[in-house]
Amino acid sequence: LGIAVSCGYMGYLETRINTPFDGKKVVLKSGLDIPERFWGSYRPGVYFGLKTRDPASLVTGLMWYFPNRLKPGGHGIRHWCEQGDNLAKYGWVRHDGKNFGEQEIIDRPFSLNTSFIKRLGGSNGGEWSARISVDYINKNVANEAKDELVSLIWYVALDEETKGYIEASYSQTKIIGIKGYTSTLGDFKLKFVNSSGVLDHESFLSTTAPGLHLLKETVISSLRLAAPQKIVLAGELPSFTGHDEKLDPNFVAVQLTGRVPFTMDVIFESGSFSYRPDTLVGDTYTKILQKNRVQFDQTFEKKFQLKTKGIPSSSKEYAFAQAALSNMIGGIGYFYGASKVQSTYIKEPVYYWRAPLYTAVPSRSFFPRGFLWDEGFHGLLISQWDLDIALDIMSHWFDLLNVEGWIPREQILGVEALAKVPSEFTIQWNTYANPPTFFLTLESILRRYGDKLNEDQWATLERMYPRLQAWFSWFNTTQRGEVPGSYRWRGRDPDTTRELNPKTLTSGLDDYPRASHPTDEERHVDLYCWMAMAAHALATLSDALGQDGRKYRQTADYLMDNKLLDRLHWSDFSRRYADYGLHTDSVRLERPQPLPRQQNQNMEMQRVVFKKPEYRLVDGMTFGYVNLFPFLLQIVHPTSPKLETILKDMSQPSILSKFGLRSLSKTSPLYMKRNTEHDPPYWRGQIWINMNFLAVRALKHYSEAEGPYRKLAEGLYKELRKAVISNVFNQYRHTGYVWEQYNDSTGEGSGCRPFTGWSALVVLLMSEDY
Ligand code: 6A9
Repeated sequence: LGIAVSCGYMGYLETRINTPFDGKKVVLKSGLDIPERFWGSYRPGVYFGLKTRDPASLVTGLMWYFPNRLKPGGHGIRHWCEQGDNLAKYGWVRHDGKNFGEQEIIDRPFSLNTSFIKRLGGSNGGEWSARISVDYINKNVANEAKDELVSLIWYVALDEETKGYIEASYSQTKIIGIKGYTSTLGDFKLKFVNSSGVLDHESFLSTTAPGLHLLKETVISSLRLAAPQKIVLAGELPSFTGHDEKLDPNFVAVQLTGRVPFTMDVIFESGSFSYRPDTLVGDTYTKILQKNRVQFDQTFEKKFQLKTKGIPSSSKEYAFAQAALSNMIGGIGYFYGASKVQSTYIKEPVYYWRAPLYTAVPSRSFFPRGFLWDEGFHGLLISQWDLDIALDIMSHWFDLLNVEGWIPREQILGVEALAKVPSEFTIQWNTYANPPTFFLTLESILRRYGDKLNEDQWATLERMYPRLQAWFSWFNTTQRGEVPGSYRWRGRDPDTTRELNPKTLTSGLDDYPRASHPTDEERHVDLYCWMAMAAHALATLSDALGQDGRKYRQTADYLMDNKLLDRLHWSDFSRRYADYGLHTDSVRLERPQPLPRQQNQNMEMQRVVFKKPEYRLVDGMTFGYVNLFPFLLQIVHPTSPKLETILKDMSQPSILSKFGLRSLSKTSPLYMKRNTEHDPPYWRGQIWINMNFLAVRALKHYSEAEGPYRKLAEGLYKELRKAVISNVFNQYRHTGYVWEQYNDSTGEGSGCRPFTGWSALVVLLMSEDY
């Protein structure tokens, strides 16, 4: 009977992982219903491209190359943001998430400026124009250069799901443009104008691409040499099915090749406009772009008041802050697809339901897709810029909640996103968490806007509420520890022999050292603090919505009670908060000695354990972000002597560098140690801006809260805030980018770039408004 029952139960669980949460969707309106956010630069993974917030959107974008510099195999054609392109810089300098955006790109020795503006009206989501201006980076280069050509390719492509057609329109002598129809856009056309500079030649391509992820390959295979030095697109290049039937084109591109300096305007016009005062091209374009810039500058100053507060030391620093914000906003994408998910009850992964996701991304080059805990941090900045955008993003994420109360951590939706991830990394497990940072966003929204929220915004929070409850309770049950009141991240591998310390990807802090031997008995202090913060935020929201939040208040009180925290996580030995688990510090990676006559001489390094692990707090010499969590999330009481200990520890040069707080102090046994021979240190010393943001925010809090350590906190606050701002800014000046993390001894950017996810929170550090 037992077996029969559990089989039935398993069948039931199997269908649960990809069953949506049962309740009203949070997103009520999207697509054409929100015309001002219909078109946008929602393809953060390309240097420049526009699409709509429609699941099967028309997709348009830019590729460029310099014909005299093009290498065999099409090397030198720019399309997707690739670190390998080695561009000296690219990124939005202004972007408001609604009306326009403007980007600067340095592709030595050239500079490109790309921008777009929009016009609302008609019945199919309005119109837009885009401009691409190419010049030399400076006069010297321009004087040396001889007749450099640039080829700008603008394309239009249909997603597999898009119903409609596209075609090139041309006469014998001239390309007129592209026209087409989709069920959402109705009739539309695109025109191309060289609004300044000398056009050398133009060409087009109309063909059937095998998929949206292969557009550049399709272009490369269609390039032709029309005459010496004259590279053109092939024109009509029909594809056929196996049965010789001609396929409709799904990819149409127009190439204008001109002498640098050269400017191309792309004009998208909707057939649904019965009247337009003028065409968004040439001077009209310039004027409207300028109006948008002025508007942006005013709004930026109004929101963050950097000038009023006298904060930026130079106009360069001010422009940097604007760029950081703009890249967060300009990095917002619109994705559609289904994740591959796996439950422990089933052998094979299954697909989640197909769904849209409107979200910012951590990095346009390396991971142009949504990440759960990153997005909560993004929300802190986005909600200050545009609350509706921030709420809409959260609404989309919470519509991805399944009936279990789980949201997948990494969102790899659609063919373009999938093409960036090796398939073994695409599966999301429904037992795995990621910090519930959306509660940070929520708390910040309620604190900042409180009774200024409008009716629609309250209604959104109301629809979100049952999902927030389910999400919270998913954490509270599935991530519970063995000892009451404790929590444990799932997903650590107890059997690995290669890792110096088995990773905890779910915590977001990947290789940050935890108990050396994962077991069910361990407990994680960072997760404990996330849960306390989450319960508190949910209780606050319950009150604000007039809901009964007593049980969240009770949980919050229970967890915030420092006696429980101390009992579970305080080490009298090291005088620090710490994880608990089966642990020894005596581990090392060693290359196994091959046995005599053994063929394989080069065996992979293995972990060797020198001392038997014991159940204890992971306190030894390890000190870093995890130990600071009760402070970072403001759980430790302002009058607690432990706060004093933490503040003093934190100001030691072994953890506080000139550039910010190290993830791991220099005195920690695993400081800057590789986790396997292929896995370089990641959260083992490097400076991360999300955690530094939390630290600065907490210092501000403790410098203002009643208690004996205010002065101590205030001093550190000033020091840390300044250190982080100036380093991120200096690195931006020197390298052209905001980075994923920063080197703790030189301050240099490391990891990937551009990374204008949570590293852009530096704007809030500048405005001192957390
Ligand atoms: C996987 C496989 C060649 C790692 O910013 C996103 C996340 C953070 O949430 C997390 O805290 N980043 C941090 O530790 C980047 C994750 C990138 C995953 C890439 C692709 C390898 O492809």
